[in-house]
Amino acid sequence: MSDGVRCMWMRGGTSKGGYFLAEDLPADVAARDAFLLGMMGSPDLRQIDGMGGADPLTSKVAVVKKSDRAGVDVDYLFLQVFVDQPIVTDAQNCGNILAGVGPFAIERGLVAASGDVTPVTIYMENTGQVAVSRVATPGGKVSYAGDARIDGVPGSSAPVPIAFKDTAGSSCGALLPTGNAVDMVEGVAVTMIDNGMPCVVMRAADMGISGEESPEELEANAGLRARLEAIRLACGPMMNLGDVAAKSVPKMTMVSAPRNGGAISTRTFIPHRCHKTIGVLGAVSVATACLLEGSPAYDLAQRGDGAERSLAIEHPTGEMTVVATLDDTGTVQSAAILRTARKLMDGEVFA
Ligand code: NQM
Repeated sequence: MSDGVRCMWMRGGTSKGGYFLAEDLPADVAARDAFLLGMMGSPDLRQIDGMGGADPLTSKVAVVKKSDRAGVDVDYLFLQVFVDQPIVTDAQNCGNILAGVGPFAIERGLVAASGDVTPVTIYMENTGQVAVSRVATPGGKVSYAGDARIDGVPGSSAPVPIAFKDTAGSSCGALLPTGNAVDMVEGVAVTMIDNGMPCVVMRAADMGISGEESPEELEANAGLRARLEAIRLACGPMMNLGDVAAKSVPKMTMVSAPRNGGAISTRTFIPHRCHKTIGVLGAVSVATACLLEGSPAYDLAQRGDGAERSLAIEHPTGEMTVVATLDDTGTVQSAAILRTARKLMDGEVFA
C-alpha cells in the first residue's frame, strides 16, 4: 500500500471522481498513472479493491493547479482511468468532472471567493481551451446546497453554470475533421464532429434501433456494439485521432426524433458502455450537429431559431440543455450548460 495522497472525492455533474492538486501527485507520469490505477482498483470490472465505481463515469480524475496563464485562474487536466484495462488516458476532456473544479479550487485556496458567486476561469489542459464556471460562495465559502436540478442526479444542489468558448476542433483540429457534414462509414451516414468532444453522430434507425431503448438493452445488443466499434475504429484516423482502439474517443451517439419536447433524442456509447445520460461536451458537439445542414441529426432535430438557441438534448434519464450562441453564418460560437457538484469526501487516498 502506498502512502496516502491528499484527495477530495466529488460528484461533478453526472460523473464522480478524485480531485487532486497537481503538486500532491507524482510528477512522473508512469508513477502517477500506476498510483491512479491502484487507488481506483483497475483493472477489474468491479474495481472491488479501489475507489472506482465499476463504471467509466465513476472512474475519473481531475488534476488541478494554479495557472500561470493570463486571465486564467486554474489549469485542469482530466484523466480517464479505464475500469477493465490498465489504461489512464488524457485523450479526452470531461465537462462533468469540470463542474467540480471551481469549488475544489476555492476549497483548496487556489482561488479566493468573491461575493455570493465566484467566477473561476479554467484552462482545460486536455484540449487547450477555456471554460468559465460560476460557483456559489455565500459568506465567502463554497456552498453545495441549492435548488438547481440536473437530470441523472437525484435531489437538488447549488447551480454551477459553465460557459465554453472556441471549443471547435478541440481534439481533431477542426469542427468537421473530414471537411464534410456527412460521410459514409461502413455503409452508415455519420457526422464526425468535434465541438469540445470528438463524436460520431448517426441515426438510431440506421443502426437498427428505435433510440428509445435503455442503456442496459443496448449494452446487451452484441451485434450493435460490434457495428458501433467497427465504425468507431474506421472513424478514428479520419478524425485525426489515429488508432483509437485503446482510446475513449470518439464517442458514438445515435440520434432519433425528440420524444419529450426537446431538440433531439440520444443514446451514446462512451465508447464501450452506454452513457446513462450524455457527456457535457458530447452534448455540445451533438447540439452543433443538429444545426449542421446535411448531418443525419439535422432533419430529426427541433432546431429552434434566432441567434441564441436552447437545445434540450434528450438522453436515457432526461435531458441536458445546451444554450448555443450562433454568429451570422449560423455557426455555433459559444455554448453554456448548467451543472451541479457536491463534495463527498476530503482526506487521503491509498493505492
Ligand atoms: O462530454 C463521459 C461524462 C463524460 C464526459 C464521457 C463529459 C463530456 O458524462 O464533457 O462530461 O463521454 O466519457 O462525464
